Amino acid sequence: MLVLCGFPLSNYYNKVKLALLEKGVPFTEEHAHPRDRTEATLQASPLGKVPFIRTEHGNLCESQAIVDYIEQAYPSPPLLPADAWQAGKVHELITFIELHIELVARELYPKAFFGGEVSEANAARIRTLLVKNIAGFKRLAKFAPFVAGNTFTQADCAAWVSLPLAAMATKIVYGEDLLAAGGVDWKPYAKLIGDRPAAQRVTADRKADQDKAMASMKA
Ligand SMILES: N[C@@H](CCC(=O)N[C@@H](CS)C(=O)NCC(=O)O)C(=O)O
Repeated sequence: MLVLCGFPLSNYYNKVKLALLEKGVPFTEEHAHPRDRTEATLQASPLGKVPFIRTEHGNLCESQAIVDYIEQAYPSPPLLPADAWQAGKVHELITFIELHIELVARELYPKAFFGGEVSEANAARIRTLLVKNIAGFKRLAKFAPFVAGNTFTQADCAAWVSLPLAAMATKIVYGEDLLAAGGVDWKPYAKLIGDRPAAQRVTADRKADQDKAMASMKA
């Protein structure tokens, strides 16, 4: 059976987990943390990043490569349109969400979530880039009601785990939610996806993991 490796606080782990649950693919979970740079982990994920999966064929890392593999290996129900053009549009959105928004906002996470610092110059540079990239994303995103249109796709797996995180990071660092300020009304969308049974399971597992981490810090 497919094994999903990583940890439930990771947005990229949860992107893959949501896709697996939505598709009803059987899987088990194995805890792996980027800090555990064992040879076995680096064999599976050469940069030590999570998630990665173990399959009967071998290991696979990078969340988009994983959800694309899952899509081909378990085609039903589809999370990608059969039409090549429409599928391209879904991938375009995923790239905007992950490369142009999440990866840029990620530079704020040390300050926003982990008690670290981001220099003023860096914060200003990141803000300029995010404002530009969010405006670009807004031109592509449909929210009708799903991010790529009227059906749930892989792009929702990416958007639901990453847009709230990016919005929260900007709110904490700049005192302003740059997604909302840019006209991306992500909160009702996050609720729409969050109400789906698969997303509820992802959220419950994330909260349980968070509570466990808090309890072990207090002990
Ligand atoms: N492009 C990767 C990004 C994965 C990623 O950045 N994962 C984070 C956890 S959310 C991680 O492993 N960070 C540790 C590191 O970068 O060393 C993917 O889509 O899987």
